[in-house]
Amino acid sequence: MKLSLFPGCIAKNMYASIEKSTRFVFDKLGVELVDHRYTCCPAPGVFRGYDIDTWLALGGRNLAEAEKDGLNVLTICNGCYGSLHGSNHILQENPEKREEINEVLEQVGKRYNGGVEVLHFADVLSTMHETILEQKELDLGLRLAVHYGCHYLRPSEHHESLNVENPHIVEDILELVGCEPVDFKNKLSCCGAGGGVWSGDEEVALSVLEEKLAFMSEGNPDAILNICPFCHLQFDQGQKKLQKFNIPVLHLNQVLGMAFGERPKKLAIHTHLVSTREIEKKVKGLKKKG
Ligand code: 9S8
Ligand code: 9S8
Ligand code: COM
Repeated sequence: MKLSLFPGCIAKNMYASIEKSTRFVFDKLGVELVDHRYTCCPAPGVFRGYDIDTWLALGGRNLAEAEKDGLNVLTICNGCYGSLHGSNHILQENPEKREEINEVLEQVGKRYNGGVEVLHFADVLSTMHETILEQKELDLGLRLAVHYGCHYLRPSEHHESLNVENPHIVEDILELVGCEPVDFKNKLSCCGAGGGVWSGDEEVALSVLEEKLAFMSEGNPDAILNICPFCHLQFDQGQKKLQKFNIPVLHLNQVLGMAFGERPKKLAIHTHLVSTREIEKKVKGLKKKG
């Protein structure tokens, strides 16, 4: 399988550890990731909220990049998935709108014909259980508080096969590598960052986060597990801003990277703000298979 990697702004500019682990994991799984000259997706909670046509033009611009090479797009962020999957849906279903947007794209020498599919990496991983088991070198034994995030779960028609009221696709993947999901109250609520709140009203963003962290910490998890770099940023930076809690934060690809035998330092998880030292120690003490 060959896919175009859409890294998104946050993994690219702030959490290189997420991009690094993504490349490592997908290489192990036999998926070739191709790079394109992408811009911001653009962030759904910001651009779509202000002007749909601008949002569509920027999304279409990115989709055109992958379409040139006949590749589908792999997103590693809920926001990027929500934005590109959503704009793709409109551009594919509505040829008139597509032509209107293509008139704008023409000015930068681009055109989108509606030929690309946008995938969320968790959905791709969920079709690869066997390969994940084959590549697993370690049962990590970590207790993880799973945060799904809004743009993965909503709108629900984005995933026909997903039970959005009670999803377990991420938990199923974690169990393959010996991790235990920790349950907590209001599990499917927002992390507090999305929809422009993180940059628009920090006080609100942090109070939503604080409640979420309080529920999570009741189960005493080893780490918070996310599938979205923006949620990741909120949990990691937010704990420092709140000067409260101290729960390491991991993206799903980082957990898989460690389970596939890569050293945590190589995946650069130590560059997170909340110390991952306890995780690194735990993983170091585990025995590889074979
Ligand atoms: S790109 Fe620009 S800001 Fe971000 S990381 Fe995910 S959402 Fe798409
Ligand atoms: S939750 Fe609500 S809007 Fe979102 S997906 Fe990522 S950031 Fe956190
Ligand atoms: C959240 C992205 S992942 S946005 O802030 O809602 O655009």
